[in-house]
Amino acid sequence: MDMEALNTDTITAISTPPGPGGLGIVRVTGPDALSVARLIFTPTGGWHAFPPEPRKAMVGLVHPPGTPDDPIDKTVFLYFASPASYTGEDTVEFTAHGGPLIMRALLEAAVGGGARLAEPGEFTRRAFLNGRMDLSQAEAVALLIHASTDAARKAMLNQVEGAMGNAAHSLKKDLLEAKVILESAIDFPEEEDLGDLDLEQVERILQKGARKAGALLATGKEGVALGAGLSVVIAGTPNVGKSSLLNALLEEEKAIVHEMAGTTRDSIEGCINVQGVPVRVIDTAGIRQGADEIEVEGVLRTRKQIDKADLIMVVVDLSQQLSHGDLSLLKETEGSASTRVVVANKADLAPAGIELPEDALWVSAKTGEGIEDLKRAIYTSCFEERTLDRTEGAMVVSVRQAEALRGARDACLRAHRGIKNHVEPECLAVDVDEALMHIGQLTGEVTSDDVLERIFENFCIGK
Ligand SMILES: Nc1nc2c(ncn2[C@@H]2O[C@H](COP(=O)(O)OP(=O)(O)OP(=O)(O)O)[C@@H](O)[C@H]2O)c(=O)[nH]1
Ligand SMILES: [Mg+2]
Repeated sequence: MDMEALNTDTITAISTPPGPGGLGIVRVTGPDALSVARLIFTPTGGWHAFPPEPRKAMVGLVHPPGTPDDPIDKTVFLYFASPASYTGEDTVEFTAHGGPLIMRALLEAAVGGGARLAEPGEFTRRAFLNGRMDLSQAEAVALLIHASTDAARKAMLNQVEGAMGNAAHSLKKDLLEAKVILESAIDFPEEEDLGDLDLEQVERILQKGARKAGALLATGKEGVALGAGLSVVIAGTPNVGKSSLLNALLEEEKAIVHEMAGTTRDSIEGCINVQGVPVRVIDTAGIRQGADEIEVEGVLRTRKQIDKADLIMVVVDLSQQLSHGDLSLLKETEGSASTRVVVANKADLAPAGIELPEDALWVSAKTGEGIEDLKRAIYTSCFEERTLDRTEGAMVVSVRQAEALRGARDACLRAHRGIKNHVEPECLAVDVDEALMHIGQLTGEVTSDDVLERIFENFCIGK
């Protein structure tokens, strides 16, 4: 086990969000959790037994260490004995009234009792280091907490429950079998007949491994988007109806709409749910030359948004001839259907017969015609495959996981090619080892402090 896991101190944090609430929770975890509790908590009627019975709620008063007659609040106390706790260490939880001053005083009492303030994600980091969950589960915990659609919540819960860990485990098991066969071929090269036969088995395992890793990898684009969301920028020349389109997508009069060209200067955004994927839609200033100073700044911002976006919606007004600006924006963004959707707006008006790309979508921001199709197009532009079954099964939810799986798949493919080319078993074994190493990275069996740092810094304090 990792040394860090063996030498932990005792940490504490408020685990509920800031601000007043019905209840608030302060957690303490680590080897001294119980001794902290003993100093700052007095059960009604006193401690009947110490250590107390795990998982049995007790009511009492919390107070600064040594001052039971100056209580902070009445609380419910829970004790989880190591290793059967979230972190794997002794853990106590105080559930009090959720007032910010109560929470702060309770936290200070825990610190006074010998605990140190936890860093972001430190509870989950300990859970990982103590073997209570693998790294794919730990990553999914943060994404579950921040899930902004039901689909994201369900998918992340599956990963927290270990779907990716299970998939990784079965990949590892297969590859270890291949490794054993290769090693026996290395150790007993004279048994050629047997060696030949078993190489077929190795070949099958590698093929299956590459296929499995590839299939998992294919879930990544959508899985990462479920957590991080997509950003879609609405761009176009002035007055084509960009702000109207934003409002139609959001079903809310968020941006000012006006017949005057150059209405929007700042970027205005809102979030929509596109088949479960959270999508940030950003309305921008119309792109044109020769505008006033403020508008020029707006156009600069539009350019920046376009550079950062996952998808650009190029909006044109189909009731007007295309301007020079329309044409150059269409040209500039053409190329990949995965990064651009052309929207021909004002379909409720008489069309001017302009020439548009074949895949242009006709909509009317005014009547709502075509808006649902546009939402579908956002989805299909970003994800070529049909909707994944997100309710079960493993899903890649971070770029880190995708990289690990890509590494594992490529190593399997390399070894598989090696067999075809009669490469020595020693060299095949090197590739199989590499595939295993990447799977170890996926679950965190192989990891570095840097990687852990990056994962856990995105957590909230208290988780
Ligand atoms: N008939 C019709 N009018 C529309 C439609 N969409 C927008 N308009 C009108 O077009 C004008 C400009 O709309 P906006 O949404 O402000 O256009 P914009 O592209 O945001 O304009 P800027 O912010 O100035 O770049 C307004 O008078 C809208 O009412 C539509 O689908 N049909
Ligand atoms: Mg506008």
